Amino acid sequence: MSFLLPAVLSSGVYLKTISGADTILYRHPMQLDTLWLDARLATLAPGRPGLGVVEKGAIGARDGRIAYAGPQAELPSGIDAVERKSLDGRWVTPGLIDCHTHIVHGGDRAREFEMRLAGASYEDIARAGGGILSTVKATRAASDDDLVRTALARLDRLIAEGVTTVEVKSGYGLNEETETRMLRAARRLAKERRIDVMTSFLGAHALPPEFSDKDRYIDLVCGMIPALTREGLADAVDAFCEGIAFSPEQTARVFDAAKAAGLPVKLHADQLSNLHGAKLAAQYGALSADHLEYIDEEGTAAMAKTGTVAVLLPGAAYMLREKQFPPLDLFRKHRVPVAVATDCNPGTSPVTSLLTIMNMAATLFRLTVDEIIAGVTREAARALGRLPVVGTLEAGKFCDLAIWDIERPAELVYRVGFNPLSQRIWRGQ
Ligand code: DI6
Ligand code: FE
Repeated sequence: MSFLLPAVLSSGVYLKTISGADTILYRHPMQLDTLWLDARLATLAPGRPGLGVVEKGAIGARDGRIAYAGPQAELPSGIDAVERKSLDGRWVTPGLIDCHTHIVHGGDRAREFEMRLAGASYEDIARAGGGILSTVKATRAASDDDLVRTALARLDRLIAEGVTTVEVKSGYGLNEETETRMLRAARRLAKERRIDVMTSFLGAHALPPEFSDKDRYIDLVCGMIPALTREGLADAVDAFCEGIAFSPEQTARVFDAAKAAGLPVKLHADQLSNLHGAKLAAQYGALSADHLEYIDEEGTAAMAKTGTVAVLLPGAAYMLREKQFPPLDLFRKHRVPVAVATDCNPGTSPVTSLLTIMNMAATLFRLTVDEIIAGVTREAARALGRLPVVGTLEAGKFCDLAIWDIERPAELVYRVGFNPLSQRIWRGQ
């Protein structure tokens, strides 16, 4: 099967051809910008088994989009390209997608890491005013430029591994001014680098020090959503539903406000205990529920029903030495889509390598290689509501690619601390 994109072949001299029942207009000759040949494609295209592999593949880009992805032998005759490049059998995957990060933040938490090494728990430190709140202090004190500069240093590590879409959350400002500054900083990242940035407003991350009543703070969070939406700063709304954070009722109020603003929701759910956050997220048709170490079968079934993606974050489980892992058998049984992300944050997952996280997803959580590669491409796109435009190698989608110097896909998961990226393509270049 091959994929040819009629929509992009839409200017110049037209030649009318018949394809099945459809009449398609092709430009003649079919001039692409770039045609990569002699590639092994992991298309991740739906309806194909596993990774959707095409062994002797070709992929063509035009105007930043994929014009063709499929067997080289089935390239339409007459197709031409400004540039033709042989990939000598290298593997091509969709550009990687890190669908859960907190890369915009001030400061670090190395000192707390030492305290945890000496025996303090994450929750102990949070209750003593450290944890998220120490990052809130540092983030409020950071200038806009500092926020962008330090985030870029982290983003560049991800980009170096072939990441072409990244999600970035707020949640370390916890007041209108700094939450807004964080989201603006996230938007600036997309101007500074060739990457898509999807933002999530995470006002309901922790109770800020100047509040003693969580419900009063949730009033403020809900009140921030309309202005952030008007300014186009939030692509989604997230919350932290947990004993040390917000209750399901408080989370539901945030979700109601998101819904009223027309924004999709996602949730940090069932990470440290089971408050039935995943079920709540599913009730709101959430794009994703993330963490899920303590989810039960009822929550799993609810997610399956709404197609809510389970975003697994093994970096946090590793750093917290969590003993309970997300119930993969339940996700498989109920066919819940599974994504994998870094959760890059200064407290529980100070990890700027999606490849390392992919290894942890296998070694700690026991996902298969195919599940993991799908989890950082197609399923991560789904978790961001971006599957129509990225996440698979299919004609019509943005031409975001990662080209790898590997012999088999398992190498992306198996090595630790080794980056086999040969080339990263964003929007066809
Ligand atoms: N869950 C997490 O893993 C991060 N936030 C959250 O709600 C941790 C954030 C931090 O510790 O700074
Ligand atoms: Fe997180």
